[in-house]
Amino acid sequence: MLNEALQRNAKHEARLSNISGCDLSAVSESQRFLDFAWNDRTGWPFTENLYNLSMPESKPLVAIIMGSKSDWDTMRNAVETLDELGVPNEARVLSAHRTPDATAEFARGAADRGLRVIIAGAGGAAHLAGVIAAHTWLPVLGVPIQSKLQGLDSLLSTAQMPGGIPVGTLAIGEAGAKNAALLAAAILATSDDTLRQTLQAFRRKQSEAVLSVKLPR
Ligand code: RP5
Repeated sequence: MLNEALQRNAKHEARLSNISGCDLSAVSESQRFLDFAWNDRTGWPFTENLYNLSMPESKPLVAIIMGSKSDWDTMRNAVETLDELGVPNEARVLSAHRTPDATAEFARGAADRGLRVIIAGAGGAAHLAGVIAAHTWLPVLGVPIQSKLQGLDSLLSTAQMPGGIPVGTLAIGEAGAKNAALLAAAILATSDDTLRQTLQAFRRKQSEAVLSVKLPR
């Protein structure tokens, strides 16, 4: 059991080092012992142990921004997919129209806070992704929310950016939110071998599920 727990911790640390570029060997042996004892005693997951809480690797790498709380049912698909892949993320509501200053402030500070990809979902006259992209060099992925016009208005206003400020636009609705997360993970995976393997495993599992489908006849 001890061995198993130590192996889990080593695996977790390797993954954190990979994501953050941090050398976790800098964490003192006594801190590791404390963490191990704490985890062993409480059964907490290793992601919540003491030194992880104070280390930069737990910082979100992807932000999921949505124009309204009413977008959550769609955008939760992005959050859930990133969670499934183990990609640290944060989600919040910001509106290009209703909170323009806060939106710009978020976008300007995003890279310095350690974020590496921003996913922005909005509906109707959907300027959110474009406005965020205007204030940051980070890749911005737009998700058009299904709207009163079936999301066509959202799609066009997110995708049709004039040359110079790109927004990588995904499909309308839930599929777009899920794919935005997968694309964000793929961008991060270009410099994270562990995440690349996780993504490849996700694809394999998906293929197996399709191939094992039994039709009702
Ligand atoms: C957009 O307006 C939001 O992204 C949302 O999709 C749409 C409607 O917002 P609510 O009126 O539901 O807040 O800004």
